[in-house]
Amino acid sequence: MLELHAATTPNTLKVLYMLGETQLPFRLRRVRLYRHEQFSPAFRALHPHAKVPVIVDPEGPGGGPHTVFESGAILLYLAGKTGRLLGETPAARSTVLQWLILQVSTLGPMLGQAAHFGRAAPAGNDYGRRRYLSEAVRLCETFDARLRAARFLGGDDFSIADIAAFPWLWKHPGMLGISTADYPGLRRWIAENETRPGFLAHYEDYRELVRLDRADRDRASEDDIDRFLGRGRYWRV
Ligand SMILES: N[C@@H](CCC(=O)N[C@@H](CS)C(=O)NCC(=O)O)C(=O)O
Repeated sequence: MLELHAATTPNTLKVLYMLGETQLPFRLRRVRLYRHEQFSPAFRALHPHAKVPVIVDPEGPGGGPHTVFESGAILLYLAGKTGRLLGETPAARSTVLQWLILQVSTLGPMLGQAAHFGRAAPAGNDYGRRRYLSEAVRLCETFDARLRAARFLGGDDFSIADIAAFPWLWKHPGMLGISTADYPGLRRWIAENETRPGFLAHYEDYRELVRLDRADRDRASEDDIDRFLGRGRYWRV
């Protein structure tokens, strides 16, 4: 059975969504980030950059175990394994990849940094806060325009581009204080995603992860939190 190494993050939620859509059986392995389990030698052997999510497929391409890190690479791997959600034609596939890559290269990192500067940075970081928030607003506008022009990011068909973008466009704009009221394309697409059986299939597993990770965070020391955020005595420069 596939193993998913997971923690509370939209990047893990993408993989749970994909596993729900493809109905692949899996076992969830929690990585306790506030306990720094991502830095253990066992986890580093799976992911050289020590981040979740990671999957291990016991029946990989050569018949033996195969490990995949980076959420975009995981979605592509599972799409390839099941022959689903990648686009039916070369043109559709190219469109899906463009939106997938915009998500992994830009949407996730910009919204992630906007959240970091909004919640974790000390006062006096207005430049960083406004920089990433402005990028987040611009991205919401771009994805909204696409979703007013097309039903799904890849065009007519639901794909891994939607799976990648949904966990970032679902709650994050609101958390950042960006109202989706002016984004009818986004709102329509969010309503469609949040009721898909494939999304709902493992959503309770994700809620349980959130509950457990919050309990870890509440018990974490200042130093644990600094280490998780890579700041304080963990600054590298
Ligand atoms: N580009 C990666 C991002 C993964 C990522 O940032 N994971 C975070 C979850 S919040 C993590 O593992 N953080 C722990 C750490 O940085 O030590 C992906 O899409 O999979």
